[in-house]
Amino acid sequence: MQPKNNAYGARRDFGHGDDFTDMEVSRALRNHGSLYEGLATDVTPTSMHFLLCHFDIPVVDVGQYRLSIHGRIRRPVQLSIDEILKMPEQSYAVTLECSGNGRKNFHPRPKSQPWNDTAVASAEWTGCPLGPLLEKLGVEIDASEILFTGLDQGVEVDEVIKYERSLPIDEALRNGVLLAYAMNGQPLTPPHGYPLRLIVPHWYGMASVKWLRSIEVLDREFHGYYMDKAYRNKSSEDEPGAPITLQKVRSLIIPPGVRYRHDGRRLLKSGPVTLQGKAWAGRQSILRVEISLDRGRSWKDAKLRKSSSEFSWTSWTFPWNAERGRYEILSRATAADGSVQPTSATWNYLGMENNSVQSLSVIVE
Ligand SMILES: Nc1nc2c(c(=O)[nH]1)N[C@H]1C(S)=C(S)[C@@H](COP(=O)(O)O)O[C@H]1N2
Ligand SMILES: [Mo]
Repeated sequence: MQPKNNAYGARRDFGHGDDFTDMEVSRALRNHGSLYEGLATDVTPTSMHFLLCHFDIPVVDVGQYRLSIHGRIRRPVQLSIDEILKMPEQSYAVTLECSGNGRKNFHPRPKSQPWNDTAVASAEWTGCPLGPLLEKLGVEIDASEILFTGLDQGVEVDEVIKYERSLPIDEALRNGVLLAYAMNGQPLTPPHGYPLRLIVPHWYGMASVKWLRSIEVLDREFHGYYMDKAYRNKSSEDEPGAPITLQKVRSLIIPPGVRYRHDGRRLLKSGPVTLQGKAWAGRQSILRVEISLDRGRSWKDAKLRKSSSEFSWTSWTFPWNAERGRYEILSRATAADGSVQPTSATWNYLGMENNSVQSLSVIVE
């Protein structure tokens, strides 16, 4: 049944058919997106930063807490938070994006955390740079990967597992990788990884392990559920697929005007307006952002303003003299390596890496 239009043409569809599964609803209640309006500031307030937790949030007694660093390292240590706080400190904004961001734009919908496009944010993180600390402790010559393990655990398929992921040694030692104990100038909140988490700039969010319990230097490849089964771009359940690594080129529009509560379309007064948004591309810088006001028939360049942090998104602006009418507004970013956001991304079984252009319906009165 087609929903009826009201005076402004807003559909009032109270949702029949294509119901969300219990699993999707419970994940959506545990985790939330950053909201489109949350993109308005360069640094995302903590309460508007998206959240993704697989299991129960660990309750940590910070007096008892120790970070274990061991494996192929000359001086293994058990560090308290006080000891980590005394180490050299750095702060910068980092754009984190969940690899499932944009999942709702895939059809059929892969059943998982039901993200729209807002599983992305840029908080300012403070912590101890990982590379110099590990070098000081003496990484052995045969080290090839570093394994990061969280305190959280739960049942995946039919086995109790911990959240843990490895990084190739070169990636883990790279400038920017942080053992973070503060977010926007405050101690981490429990959902964001209190008391200590990893921050890996430019990678999709799954690499930034929260509630860090241990760091193990390995001389072999690590295999685990979150390396081999989850976080893969695969066409079917059985296909191994490609591992998810660096963020792809993407942009979003901060919605102008006011919102139709029922379907998220925007209502705008006619006259001059500055469209604004963000763009990012992992390790690549943003070369250009183009805006289309006519559903992709024609494009014009937006103006870019580079972020103060090399690890954070680029802001863009686009002046528009909005005349009465209906518009489908799109933004499309191009990265320095020439990669461009696709009109639609290739469907994959887990709904990963959907960096297709966002489309925003705007009615100008
Ligand atoms: N220990 C642990 N670390 C984790 C996760 C988790 O469930 N457990 N989720 C990961 C995923 S998938 C993402 S996208 C980011 C989200 O970080 P945030 O919740 O602080 O936004 O944390 C990552 N780190
Ligand atoms: Mo994620």
